[in-house]
Amino acid sequence: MKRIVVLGGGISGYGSAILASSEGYDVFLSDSGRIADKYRRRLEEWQVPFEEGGHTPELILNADEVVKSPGIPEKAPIVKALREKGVPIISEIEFAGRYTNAKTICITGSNGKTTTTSLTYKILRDAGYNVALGGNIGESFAYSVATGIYDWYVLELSSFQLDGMTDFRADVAVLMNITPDHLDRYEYKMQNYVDSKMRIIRNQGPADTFIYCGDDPVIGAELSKYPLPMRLLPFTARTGGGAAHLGADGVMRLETEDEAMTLDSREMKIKGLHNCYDAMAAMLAAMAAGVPEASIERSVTEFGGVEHRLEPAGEIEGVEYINDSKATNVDSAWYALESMTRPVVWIAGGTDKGNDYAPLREFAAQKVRALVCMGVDNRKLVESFTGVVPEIFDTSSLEEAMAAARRAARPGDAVLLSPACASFDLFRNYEHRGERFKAWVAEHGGVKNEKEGR
Ligand code: UMA
Repeated sequence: MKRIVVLGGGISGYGSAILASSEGYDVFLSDSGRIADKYRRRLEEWQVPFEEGGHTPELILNADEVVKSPGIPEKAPIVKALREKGVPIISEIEFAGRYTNAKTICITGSNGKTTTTSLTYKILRDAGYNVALGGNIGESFAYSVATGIYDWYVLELSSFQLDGMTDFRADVAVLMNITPDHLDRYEYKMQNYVDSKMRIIRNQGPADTFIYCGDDPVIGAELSKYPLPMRLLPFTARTGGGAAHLGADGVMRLETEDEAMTLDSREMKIKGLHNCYDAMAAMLAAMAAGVPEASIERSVTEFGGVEHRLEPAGEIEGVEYINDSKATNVDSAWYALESMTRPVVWIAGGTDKGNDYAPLREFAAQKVRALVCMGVDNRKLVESFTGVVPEIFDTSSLEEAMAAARRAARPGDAVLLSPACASFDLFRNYEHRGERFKAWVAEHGGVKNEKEGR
């Protein structure tokens, strides 16, 4: 019997192990740390043997194939040992894709993935499709394949998940943009990260669709390197043309060979250029899946956005607090600042991933009244914005940062948490950071306002 070893016992790993077990393989799961109780219980229920607290080479190197969790880097000693021995290492997406005939809409990009994935899923679900959401969001793809039967999957894929993909093919691939992120995992070489993102179109043929941002210069430069047998549906705002285009009048015009529609972006609850890109990508994906125009329009105008992404957290003394904790890189913070129409007290900082803050300076000079740096080491941020924003505060906890922001803000301002950095110095993850921000606003009398007043 084929032996499958799963590395990592987080959400990806336990899903893969359960799928391998349900497909009748000899499965073993190994985690270098502690497996969370909820996952351990599931493994026990499915009688999957596992170890935690270390990777035992004798139990792993005898695998026929290894499914590696996306967070485990290539430089991990056990991964190196497997590579040396020539044991095939695949991703959870590659593995799960073998056991479903469902159609897949796969969404990647440095930014906008979660909003686009959530919106695409909503459009298909509202239209009555038998669809599951997965990948980097919600349950893992592997777990859904093991436990349900669906006609469609809408999957958010990170570069880490794309790395271990060889034969998997997306029926509809969506690439939002490529801007520097996770360079620490790609030998600090942008091209390695770009190559990883471009794997989204791997194996696509004439029956498939590729939706991408036609304004993105990095994607534009990459396209000439690939044969492109699939249907191409670019979306644009800054350049002309495309299968979807946001005009200067704020209207999005979409056209494929089967369908055409228009939607005024002012009718959407979600605001700003980045949200128009996300909406156009989701609408094109839904059109490719055959969802009728009227249904798409209804779902898009109803959609209220995702948690931790420009999420209104409440108003205190005339100041609007906005939780954009999901902005873990510079480009994401750029879009947040771009969408601000009020003077901003900007809370930024955290674990720097080799950031260059220069692209943020122009908006910072125009819109930011005060910058509150929140992190263990704020030197780079302080240096980058000294002389650009009138006031800078150096803080090292959420409480300190919020107190400084409150003092700096005046009625009519927005306090924006849009860190441009990962969260691992002071918080468990970006969700934890966003929850703490929202809890502080609620504890200080924050009143939720349906109307977004940015
Ligand atoms: N581990 C080992 N050996 C190692 C290192 C880690 O066994 O050498 C173990 C850890 O002890 C831990 C497990 O591996 O128990 C964690 O694996 P993981 O980091 O892959 O995390 P999962 O919980 O399995 O979640 C992963 C994705 N995480 C990452 O890519 C870091 C989730 O994306 C994804 O939702 C999930 O698989 C399901 O597919 C999260 C994420 O932060 C949301 N993604 C990054 C992002 O969005 O920027 C890429």
